[in-house]
Amino acid sequence: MSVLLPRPHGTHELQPLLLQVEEAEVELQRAQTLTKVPLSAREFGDLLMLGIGAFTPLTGFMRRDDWLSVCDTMHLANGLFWPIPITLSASREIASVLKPGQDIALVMDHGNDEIVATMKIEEIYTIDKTHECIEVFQATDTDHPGAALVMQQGECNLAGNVKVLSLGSCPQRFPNFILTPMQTRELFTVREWHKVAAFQTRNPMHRAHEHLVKSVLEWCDGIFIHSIIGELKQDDIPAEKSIAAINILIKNYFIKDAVVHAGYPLAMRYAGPREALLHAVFRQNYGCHYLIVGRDHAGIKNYYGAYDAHNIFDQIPKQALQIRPIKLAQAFWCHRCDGMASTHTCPHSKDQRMLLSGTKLRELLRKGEAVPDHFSRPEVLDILRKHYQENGLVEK
Ligand code: ADX
Repeated sequence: MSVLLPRPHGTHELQPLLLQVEEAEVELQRAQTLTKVPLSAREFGDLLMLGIGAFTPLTGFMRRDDWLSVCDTMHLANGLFWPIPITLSASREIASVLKPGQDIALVMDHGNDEIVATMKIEEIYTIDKTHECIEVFQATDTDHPGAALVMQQGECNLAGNVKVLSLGSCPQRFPNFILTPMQTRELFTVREWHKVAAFQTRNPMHRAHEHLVKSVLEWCDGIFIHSIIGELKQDDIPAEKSIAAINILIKNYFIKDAVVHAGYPLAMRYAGPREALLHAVFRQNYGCHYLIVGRDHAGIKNYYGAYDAHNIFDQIPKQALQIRPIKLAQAFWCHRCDGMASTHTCPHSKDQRMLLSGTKLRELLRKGEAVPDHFSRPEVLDILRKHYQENGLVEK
């Protein structure tokens, strides 16, 4: 039976915007004379997603009508489902010397001024930032890292189609780890995975994460563990460490051929339910039939209800996506069950359950204190402890 993967979002063909090497060299020459516009880490992450085809069928940064329609209705102006604005901002100062029709070079803000893309400006516009934050994050305070980025970005947005010239330092930082949707589709097909589920993560995987993935592996052919490698909030575990921890977990506790582990270059927005939908859109592009959505998916602090990211999938039109969510309840170790369980399966009281938040775990690591048994595999904790020690993060 041939493998049938969901089609790319809103189209039949993936649309990667990264130019082939020779074409990119010619474009890079031309770009040297263009006005340079810096990209924030979030914008750079979005550009790379456009480059590798993960944001198919977008062709660049959004115009105002798309921005507003996405904020208000989670659809582009042309009616295609899209849950989070993908926009490029610029200060008034920079925008004042630009005009529609002009070609610009996009450079990395924090990097070495490397030109990573060119863009033909289609529109320069301003937005109501508060409106975007309320619609997307349900928050406008700068304690919310995603809302803070919007509130602090430049006053103008620049829209237009992009040509991506390079993935910056990502291929060096994460050699052979960023797979494109074309590559994963090929992999899933070669492995004859008729049912593939994606597992989103920004963390090293602990026992709860492992439990979710293995529960799904009971009836799926394969799992695509997809680690974010773009910018995270400062106190998150760095992507390199999470990836190392996941790799050792896979090596010691998974059937190797049932898992593909790769990275994607997006910056985390912490937009909870809306981000879960974006996660679904691009995992569909990667060829996945399902996306695992657990407790407080892509959430932060108490901004979202534990299952808001489950419920939002019931609030969008049925035909909006081909990929389907696998909604899983809170998982934990239960002393009475003597194993991993969830609120769906465990009848015991809370005092039997070992619940540990990421924040609490980081606190224990910082203080050099013991992490309760069964929270995490020892190999994973070894990597995290070493990271805290080597980077002077353990309080004396
Ligand atoms: S996230 O920001 O990428 O969502 P994390 O890497 O912790 O954070 O979560 C990855 C996935 O596991 C998400 O779908 C999340 O909802 C789920 N998850 C994390 N911890 C638990 C848990 N204890 N119980 C159920 N689901 C969980």
